[in-house]
Amino acid sequence: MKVTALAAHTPEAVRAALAARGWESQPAWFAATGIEPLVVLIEAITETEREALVHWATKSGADVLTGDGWALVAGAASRLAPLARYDRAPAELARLALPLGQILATRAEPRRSWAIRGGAVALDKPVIIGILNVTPDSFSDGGRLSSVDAAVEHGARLAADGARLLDVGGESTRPGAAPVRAEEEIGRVIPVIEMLVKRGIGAVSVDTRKAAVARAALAAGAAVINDVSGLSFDPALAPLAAETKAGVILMHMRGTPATMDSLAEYQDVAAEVAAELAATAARAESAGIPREQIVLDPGFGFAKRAEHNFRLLDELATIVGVGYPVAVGLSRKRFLGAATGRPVYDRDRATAVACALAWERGARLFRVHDVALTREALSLASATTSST
Ligand code: PMM
Repeated sequence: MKVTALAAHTPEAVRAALAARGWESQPAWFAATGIEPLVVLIEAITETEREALVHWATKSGADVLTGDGWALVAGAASRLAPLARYDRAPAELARLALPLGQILATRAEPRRSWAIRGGAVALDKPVIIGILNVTPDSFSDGGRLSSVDAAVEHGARLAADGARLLDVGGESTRPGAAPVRAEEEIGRVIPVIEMLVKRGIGAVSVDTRKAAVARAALAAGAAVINDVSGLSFDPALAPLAAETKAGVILMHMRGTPATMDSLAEYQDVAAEVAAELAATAARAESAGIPREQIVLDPGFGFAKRAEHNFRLLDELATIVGVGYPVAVGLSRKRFLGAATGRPVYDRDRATAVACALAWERGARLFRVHDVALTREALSLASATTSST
């Protein structure tokens, strides 16, 4: 007899072990995700539901930890799967079937592509979004890219280094930053977007909270709207994205850049951010933006203190579990400095490492300043996962 403990932090080890023993790749992947351990936190439940869950868990061999109004249920995904079926689950647990079914479906079959205006972005390999800030006061590259030519040259460099999208922003969102009027933002970003598009340098996303800016950017050829307010700043943004078929990145924050630091209060940051992002995505869909166009972003550094950012990075799979592709903006952020002691201009190595960790936890899009370095880190990280 020979006994080996397999690495179960992703389904890869089980998939590979089955493939090595003759299984076809698809069934091996489904079996591997099926036996992968899953822990679900179920909140706002009634006493009847809680009792039914404890009873079901005892009978079916799943683990359960519960308290007033909540339960943590743990077991292999395949063991929890009956709870997602109306015909198999106890009648008292009918409310659980839909949300649990969605979680199981996304884990077994994550989305492989993101629909953006005029095309699609494949998500089976890391997608790098190059940052092109054209603001006089961006927190990390402030003011360097003040002329249109310099910005376009920099964009060309980022694209050559491997950026799939160039994210052009004309309003600083650092804590306490003063708002910029739409006309001024348009004056900053549109000439750059026009020239990038004219010269065929990559697909363009516009980093804006304002529908007027997004409309002008889309007219100039942008394909994506990156909204750090998660549709909460300008009610006209969602209908615009729906009408123009633009891809959207909806980021989590609380308040505005002027007020967000005082709103960084969480009991359980990943679960709370996941719930708030799920509500944002639901609002987007009810405004007519198809699911295929939506990417979510936990908003590192926005209404979060360093300890919140570390928890979120570790628990990124909770955000991925909401069921949409996940983008992360980790580049040069303050919490990386808190861990490494490095100043803002010397955080690209920490950024690259953080992106590799985020990939392993399920993030697929990475918004960064140093595309070449991040690409190297992500090439290595993604080489360890199959593309099944
Ligand atoms: N961070 C900044 C700006 N825009 N957009 C998304 N989607 N996610 C982010 O984390 C994010 C963003 C602030 O950083 P910068 O000033 O270096 O651009």
